[in-house]
Amino acid sequence: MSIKTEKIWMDGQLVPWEDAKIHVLSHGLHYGTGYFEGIRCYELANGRSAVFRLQEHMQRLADSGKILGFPLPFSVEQMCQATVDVIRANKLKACYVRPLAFLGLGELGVYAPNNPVNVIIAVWPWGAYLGDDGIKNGIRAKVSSYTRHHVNATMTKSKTSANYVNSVLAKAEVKKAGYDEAIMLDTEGYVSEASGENIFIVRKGVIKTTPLTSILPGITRESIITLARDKGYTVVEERFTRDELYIADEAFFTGTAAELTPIREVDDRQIGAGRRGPVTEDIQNTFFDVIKGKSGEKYAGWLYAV
Ligand code: PPE
Repeated sequence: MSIKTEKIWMDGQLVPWEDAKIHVLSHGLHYGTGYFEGIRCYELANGRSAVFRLQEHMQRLADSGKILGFPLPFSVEQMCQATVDVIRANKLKACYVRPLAFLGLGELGVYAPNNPVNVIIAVWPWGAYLGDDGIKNGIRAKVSSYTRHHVNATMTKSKTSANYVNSVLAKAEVKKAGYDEAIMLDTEGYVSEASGENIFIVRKGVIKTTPLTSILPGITRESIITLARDKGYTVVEERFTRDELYIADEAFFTGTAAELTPIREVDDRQIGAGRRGPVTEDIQNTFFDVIKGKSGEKYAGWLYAV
């Protein structure tokens, strides 16, 4: 799928895709001083389009800027409106939405407090992140040799561009070894998250996910916890170890790009029956109904009309 479209929103204006350029001396390019979001716009069952939890994503973008100390120069409301504008300008029914804010051109050197914060929003069609087969039948994951960020190193609750070098290393390592996705352990050795997803396990009917310490506070994670509890499942946010993952009945990843992807194998050990488990399938079906606007009024507030 191509990332080439008609328009990109850049610092308040819609510009042609080929003109959305920056200077090579931009601060963000040198030091990874940017923060971003990944959001999905879905085509609903009624043929309209809606962005899933747009305000929550834009609030997290603003939070990232606050954590890093170079705040977002647009309000959450302006960012939501800009997202709608750029989706409409590109005439897309369903797409991935990528807002990015970064320190721009000015001074170089790590301390550049007067550089501008530039902001873009790009959109493009993006299918199943870990493959259509992965969504249905599950994927093969491997625990990476790279540790997830320490909570006092780069700030894990900010979706900082530089943080993703850790994901790039981990993902490349396991892909080269023939696996689909990398799971990382935290600095104390407990399961943290994957290169671009949060992780859940199911054992004896209880759903468990890692607490919000070293992980990105995933919006899909929070949505899945809410949906599962509303369906009557017990969901706990507790640390768990690598071997607890091995003996889980079911496991799955959540993320905007990955949506809800079952894990059928970890470190060459089959998880449960080695395919999408019944609890995973139940919650996945509920999630897909919600994002298509098929759940009535209950979760309608999660869908931001385009
Ligand atoms: N952890 C990480 C490290 C992460 O990157 C994501 C999203 C999540 C958890 C899940 O967060 P949420 O999308 O709010 O449920 N990863 C984004 C980027 C993936 C990429 O390759 O780029 C995404 O899914 O959009």
